[in-house]
Amino acid sequence: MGLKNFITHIAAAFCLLASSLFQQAVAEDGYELWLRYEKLEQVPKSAPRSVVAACSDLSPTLDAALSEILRASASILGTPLKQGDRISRHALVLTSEACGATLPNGTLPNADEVGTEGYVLQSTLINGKPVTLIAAQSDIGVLYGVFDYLRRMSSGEAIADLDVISRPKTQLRLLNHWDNLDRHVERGYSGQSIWDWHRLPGYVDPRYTDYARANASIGINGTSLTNVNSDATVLTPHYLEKVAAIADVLRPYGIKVYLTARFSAPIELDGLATADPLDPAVQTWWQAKTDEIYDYVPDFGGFLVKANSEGQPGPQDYGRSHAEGANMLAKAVAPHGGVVMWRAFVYSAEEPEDRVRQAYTEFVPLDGQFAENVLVQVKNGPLDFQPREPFHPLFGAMPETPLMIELQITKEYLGFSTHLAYLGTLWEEVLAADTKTKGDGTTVASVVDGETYDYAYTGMAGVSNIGTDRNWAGSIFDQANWYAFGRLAWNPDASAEDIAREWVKQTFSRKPEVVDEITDMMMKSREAVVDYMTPLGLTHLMGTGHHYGPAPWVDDLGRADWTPYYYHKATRGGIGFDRTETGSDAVDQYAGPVAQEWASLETVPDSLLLWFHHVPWDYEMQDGSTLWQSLVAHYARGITTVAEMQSEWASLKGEIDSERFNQVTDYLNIQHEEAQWWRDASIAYWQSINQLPLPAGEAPPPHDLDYYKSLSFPNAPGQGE
Ligand code: GCW
Repeated sequence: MGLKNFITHIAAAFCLLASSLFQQAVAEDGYELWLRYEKLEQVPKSAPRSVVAACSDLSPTLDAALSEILRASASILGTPLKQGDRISRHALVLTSEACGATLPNGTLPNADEVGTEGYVLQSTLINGKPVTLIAAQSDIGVLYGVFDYLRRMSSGEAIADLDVISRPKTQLRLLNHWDNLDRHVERGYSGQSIWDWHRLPGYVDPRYTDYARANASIGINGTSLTNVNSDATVLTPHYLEKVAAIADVLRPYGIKVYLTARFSAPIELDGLATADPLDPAVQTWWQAKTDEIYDYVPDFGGFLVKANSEGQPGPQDYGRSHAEGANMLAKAVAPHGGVVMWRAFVYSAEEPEDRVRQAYTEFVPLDGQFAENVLVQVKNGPLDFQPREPFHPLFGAMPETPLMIELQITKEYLGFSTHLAYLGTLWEEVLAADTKTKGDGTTVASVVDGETYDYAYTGMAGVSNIGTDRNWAGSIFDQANWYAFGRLAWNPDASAEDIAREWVKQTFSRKPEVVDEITDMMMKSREAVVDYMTPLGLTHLMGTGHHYGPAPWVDDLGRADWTPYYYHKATRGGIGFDRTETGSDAVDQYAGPVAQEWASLETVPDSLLLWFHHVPWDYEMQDGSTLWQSLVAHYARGITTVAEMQSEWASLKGEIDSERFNQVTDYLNIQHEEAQWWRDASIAYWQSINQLPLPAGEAPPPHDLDYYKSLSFPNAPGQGE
């Protein structure tokens, strides 16, 4: 080899090395989410060769679909598909009714099959040529179909002989950002708000397009930009211009923008004397404000409202009901096709009754009184996004009022961003729960998707975990929760395990043994958190305000129902909240057979025992152990599961790029330490109350109770006001 050749070789090798190092450094920081489009080891024979839009008109949505295909194919197949203008053999053919399909009659799916957002994926012949058809009524249907197709391709699934029809089971599939205008995210553990209000609209962060792509890829079609603890300022022209700039980016991806409406806005922004919803001046103010919003954002989705809850203003300040408040706003958005999402997360400042009873007490009498375009948004459980709660008794109890379910993607109560807790299983448990309000099989999912009561509107909302962290969600595994939310909103009957598997294949690896291992970790992760934080139906034992770490001893806050003590009621004699007839009787808010099952000590599952019952420490559990033994064993089981997850993850070394591998390893270490902390602090406290020795073989907490009580975290992230 001559010197020149040698130098060229060295230079080429160096470039290769540099580029692979660069790729490692840049490509695997989690930014690409599940849209990594990892190259296939072998390009299948059935892989498409070209893509063509059989349309007379190309909308921005179809442009987005085409560019996603080009980007993905370049990555998955190694070369981008050719973009053709004629249908050739092995083409991917995109088309819709809306784009003026230029295909033979009868090729398009009809509206009965796919509705306004569904699609078909079909291996078929057009003009005698074998093609794959991605077709819908609407262009957004095509985009969803494209993402489905790409998901299959990048998961290494067969893409020959496709015959798929898919349509969403719920209409409104929204993220709810709890983002303040100063970019602080309430209960956010992944950096600041991605909404860069100060630099908008002059600077529109390209990240918003990736946000839109990610959301569209899982079927999310709406986003409420601002915190439900809301600031009226977002409704001023200065901010509406910024909102419009965001809406412009999201529109091609089928995502509508919603805002939170502060009920006292007429007073705060324009000095009205009142915000009474029955006052004509207030009604006129909201109508004008709404019209103004629609001038900026013609397809504005509507308002999300937290009223008369935790200090927020609302109609009850004027002696009016939630329905009267919601209906005033509903009337203002109705001419524009907007909706109002009115939250049922209310509990009184006077604590008149068991907090978990209050939403039901307040809302059930209002059934039938809400305007047609109001949905009442109900958290999955009656308390507050705890690691485990029974389903909310409102599901099934309001046949005349569309009820949306609100899930919390951000892990306020499940370990922030460092604990691995896959929430697919938590949500599946709730959605599959049988309310029995209209006979057996009236699942929460069937209420939410409108099947049971034929609701005019249906929807699911997820409190976002997105922030400015490069990996969006605070951790790689928290991306799975965003993903699972979207997939479940599309199909509330989907299996959490299937969703985990498809996420793993796109995010980490297609190798079956790797997929099995990671899926296994995910599937047991949430129960581990329940075990080491709040087993056996215990709840809300976390640190005051920031909700970080254990603090079951707190019993002296401004109001009783904010204290852990209120929820566990532990004394020398026993532990648990009696919600049967002899106590608050919250169990009675459930349909007969469910109430009976949970009210009886014979039939209540261990997992909800202390949610519904106060029992002595030596109460005999189903497995013959005492309650105290069982409680301590649950803590141990939670820690053991985390240790298992650690070794499963360690066994994947070499299968996962080092950047993501190391971060997950570190986070699992944190989780293990904190699981131990939860166990030790909880046991130290319970023992101070029950004076019982630890069951044989159980190690005593390494510190005394005072030590655990002394820990303080004034700067824990994500705090509220
Ligand atoms: O879970 C609680 C949170 C509050 C939140 C509230 C709500 C936005 O601790 O931070 O406020 O629920 O859902 O309104």
